[in-house]
Amino acid sequence: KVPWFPRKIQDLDKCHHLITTYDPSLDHSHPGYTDLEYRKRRAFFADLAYNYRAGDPLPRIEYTAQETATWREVYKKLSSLYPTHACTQYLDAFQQLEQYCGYQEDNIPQLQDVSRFLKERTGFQLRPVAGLLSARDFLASLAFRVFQCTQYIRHFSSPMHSPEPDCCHELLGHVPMLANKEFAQFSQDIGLASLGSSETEIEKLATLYWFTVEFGLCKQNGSIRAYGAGLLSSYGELMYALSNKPEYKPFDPEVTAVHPYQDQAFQPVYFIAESFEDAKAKLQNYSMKIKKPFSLHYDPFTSSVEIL
Ligand code: H2B
Ligand code: FE
Repeated sequence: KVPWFPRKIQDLDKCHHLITTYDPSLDHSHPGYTDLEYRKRRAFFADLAYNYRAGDPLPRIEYTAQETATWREVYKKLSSLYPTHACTQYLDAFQQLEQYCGYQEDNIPQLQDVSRFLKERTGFQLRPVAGLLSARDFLASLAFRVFQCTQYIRHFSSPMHSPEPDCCHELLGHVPMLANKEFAQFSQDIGLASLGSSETEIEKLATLYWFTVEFGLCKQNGSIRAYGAGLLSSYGELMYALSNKPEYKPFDPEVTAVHPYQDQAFQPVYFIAESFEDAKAKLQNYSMKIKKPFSLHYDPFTSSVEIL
């Protein structure tokens, strides 16, 4: 039996199943667990996300001085590393985001502005989400070029690390790469492969996503650079990943998809892509082998999938 999956972009309103393991009101080791003010603020963001419907404008947020100060600290540290550690596709987009979308150390960019920017570049758009989503729901959104994006910021007591995704991770890690055409196609392809797939296949696609979109490295003019969002939003791991201390393996979907991964510490191994072209071709080849009783075609005119 084929699990339910969204057929059109409006169906993403039903793709909102959260994984609450790292939630600040439930996880005792969350840096905001004992801060009732912070938990209240998070409930406000959760409400915005739950009440959002496909097609609505993304809510504009008045961030507090404390939230902006956290952003500033993260932004300053990370942006000092990008010129030497991030891939050129990232650097190009980051420069444009600074120019057009309010990326500055004293300003947390508004998702509505960022979403409009991405839509113009690659057709990707953002929708707000309350926290860590299930892999199935998260990947399904990518099939429609929708990125489910958290809007809250990490707790001020821990600016360099967050147990969950937050807007620093999304805006500094994911967004610049989604402005790149090849990368956008790669992301959508993982999403399309996930639609109607079994739990086992979803697990493998989530692992592929982990070692590429989150922690991927790529070759660039004879050196190695980062394109993964988990790296580009973590000062410590970004330095570590390019330090020659971890193990490096070539990106190969069959191998990468079943490699165990770490979400509580730095990765012991990173996978290196030859190029986005190459990674995309290899992923398409991998996806074709996933057994499904139908084939799918994405129609960009109606933002829906046709079942063939
Ligand atoms: N949810 C949210 N909100 N952001 C993510 O980046 C994310 C997610 N990544 N759920 C997913 C899971 C990823 O780790 C894979 C697909 O499991
Ligand atoms: Fe992420």
